[in-house]
Amino acid sequence: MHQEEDILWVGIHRPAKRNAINDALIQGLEETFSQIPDGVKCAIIYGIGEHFSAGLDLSELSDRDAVAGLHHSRMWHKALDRIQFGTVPVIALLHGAVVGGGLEIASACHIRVAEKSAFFALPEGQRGIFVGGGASVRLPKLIGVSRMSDMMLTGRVFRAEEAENIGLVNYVVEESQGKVKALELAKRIASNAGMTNYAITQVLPRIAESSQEQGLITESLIAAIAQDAGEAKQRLQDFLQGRAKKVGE
Ligand code: 1HE
Repeated sequence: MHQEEDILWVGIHRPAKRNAINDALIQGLEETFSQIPDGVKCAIIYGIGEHFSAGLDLSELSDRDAVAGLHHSRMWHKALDRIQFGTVPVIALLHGAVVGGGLEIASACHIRVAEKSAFFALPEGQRGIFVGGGASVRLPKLIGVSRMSDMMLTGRVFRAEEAENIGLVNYVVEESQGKVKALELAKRIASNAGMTNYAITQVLPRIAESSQEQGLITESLIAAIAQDAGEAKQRLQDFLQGRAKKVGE
């Protein structure tokens, strides 16, 4: 983990095991995203080595009974909840294997950038298990129940460009260009008003799961709070007086 101005880089570092996620690693992610240092405005999660992550460390699975399995899955939920609903927007920078629990981590992030080597799969079906890190809730929102079922039933693997076409990733870049792209996006995100980023990461997903009536009133409330912030007033003045960037600049 290292901080570069207001951006926090969080590396998954277990390359000899293809960044398979053991208990220590998932707890480490929870701790990191529970204590984002002051001044950080965006985080980037990436994998060190040839892959983003080979998913759950299968060597830890064999001696777990049902109760331990339940608590283990809930531990993943807690950690990934900290990523999705922590204090900063999070970008997943993906390459190589993004499978099983690795894809679950990527799904909890707000933006996904994939290098061309990235491939996406849910081998749980072949391993005789089921997803336990939140994929059954988060992935259908990105790609639909039908595509997720296909991945699990048939072992289908999506390459980076296919993943972009089905809405699983937001950006595909050439090999080794992921860090440049992720940093460029992180800087843009960090330059937004804090209250707007809060509304996007904390409120938008809740509105999307609400009924129309509840969603609309929540939208009005958060819009009212965001526009009231001093920073919003300043940004509007900057635009009106020709000091702000135009759309697309
Ligand atoms: C592992 C794991 C792992 C590698 N747990 N040890 N995930 C999977 O079913 C994916 C399983 N892994 C693979 O299919 C391949 O390893 C990869 C395609 C990701 C990479 O292949 P490759 O050729 O680069 O590496 P490798 O030779 O297969 O693996 C290198 C070492 O990492 C080897 O150990 P070694 O001691 O023999 O050197 C592998 O055993 C080890 N390794 N992946 C443990 N996953 C919250 S629930 C989520 C449920 C899931 O995530 S299920 C999906 C699990």
